Amino acid sequence: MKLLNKWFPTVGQIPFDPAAKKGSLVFRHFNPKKVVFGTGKTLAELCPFAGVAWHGIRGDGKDPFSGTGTRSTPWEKGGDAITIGKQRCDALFEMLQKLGIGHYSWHNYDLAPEGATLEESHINLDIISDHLAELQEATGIGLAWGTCDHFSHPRYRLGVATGVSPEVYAYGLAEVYKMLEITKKLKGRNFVAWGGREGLRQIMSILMRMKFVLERYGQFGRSVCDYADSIGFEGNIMFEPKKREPMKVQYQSDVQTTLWLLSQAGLLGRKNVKLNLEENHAGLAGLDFAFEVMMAIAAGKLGSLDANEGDKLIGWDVDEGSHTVIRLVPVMLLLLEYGFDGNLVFDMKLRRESTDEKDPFWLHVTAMDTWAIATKVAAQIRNDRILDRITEGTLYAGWNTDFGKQVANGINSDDIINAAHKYGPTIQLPSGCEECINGLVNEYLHPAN
Ligand code: XUL
Ligand code: CO
Repeated sequence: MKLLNKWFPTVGQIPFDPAAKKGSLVFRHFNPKKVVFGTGKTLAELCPFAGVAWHGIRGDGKDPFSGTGTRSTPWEKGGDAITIGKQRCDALFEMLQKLGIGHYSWHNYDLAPEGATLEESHINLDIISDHLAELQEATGIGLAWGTCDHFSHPRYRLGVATGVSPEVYAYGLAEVYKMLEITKKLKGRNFVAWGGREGLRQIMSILMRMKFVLERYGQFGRSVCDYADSIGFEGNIMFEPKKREPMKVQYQSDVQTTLWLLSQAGLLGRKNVKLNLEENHAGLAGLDFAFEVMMAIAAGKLGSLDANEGDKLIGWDVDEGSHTVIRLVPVMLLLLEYGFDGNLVFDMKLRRESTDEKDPFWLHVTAMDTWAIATKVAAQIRNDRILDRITEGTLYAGWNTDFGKQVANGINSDDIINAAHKYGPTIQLPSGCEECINGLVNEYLHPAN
């Protein structure tokens, strides 16, 4: 395997070294080879991490209040647009290799320069994807998913599928077709359709057109899926909910809204139509990440996860690195219980304040350790079946009685009415155990010495 070492000369391969002195840039929890108790799987298998081109390499420290970046990105200099595109790829793969991350994700123009014509853009994508294929071959790092940037260019300011212009609709869809081909060529596992600016603007400009607009949403989605089928792309097409930003309300607001949109579009029944969920997006919708993951699993539609976290004190999509274990424990419990075939894609960026060459490594190491701790804690909780004992043994025990089984199996209205008379208005209930569950989770997070 070729070891890359050009763009981050001050950082070496990050070791797993829990005994290293405090403050060292090492993994203390993410030991990829460790078999997690009770699961029969390694941490690397349970945490299929992926890094991203846009924040990871193109992110330069801008936030919504700044025009100029703060981070040094030397790969953005020293040649023509194609040379710079290749340098971006090299820097991305070097960073991932040094972190031991096995996959990556990208938008078409994160790495390839956009051309003056569609044809030129396609040629650039061909050249850059050839280079990516070589890097994949040399390092063993694979593509988690590809997608299109349908939010940066001014032509997309009024939306694409749900926008005002059939020309923009066609241009955007042609870009998706090309990026599907590129994703297939790079053996990408999946394809993402977030949608960028598909959402509510000035309500007066949209309200008389709402039905038409949502029909275009469905038509566009069907065309994407049909094209994927026609070229033999076998991965999932994953729609990504996000309640707001950049639009006031994005049509794909949260899991349940997106499922409804997909069902209206006739897409819900397609096996390879799935959802890509993101921690920060759940927060923008006022929801827990675990709730979103749970609803997607319940619908059989969990595809993959974008790993990051939001900040309740900041109103926008901050895409911070994962660092709060307790937020991820219920998510990991769900993934362990129901299985997970996607990736944990680090859609997270450096803070504007962080300018050191080592900072992107701190960002990823912290996030990977956070997921690793959450995985070990969740596996322990699951292995002890402690939540089942509370939820099955106590909370939901009524459903194990003869009457409980009779109701759950379907009961006619006469029997319901008779039972209601029989049991009367004062019914014994168990405790909801809320505080007990909080304490219990703390026991697992911080075992007493
Ligand atoms: C936007 C977002 C995107 C998608 C891919 O908030 O999360 O990065 O994941 O376009
Ligand atoms: Co995302």
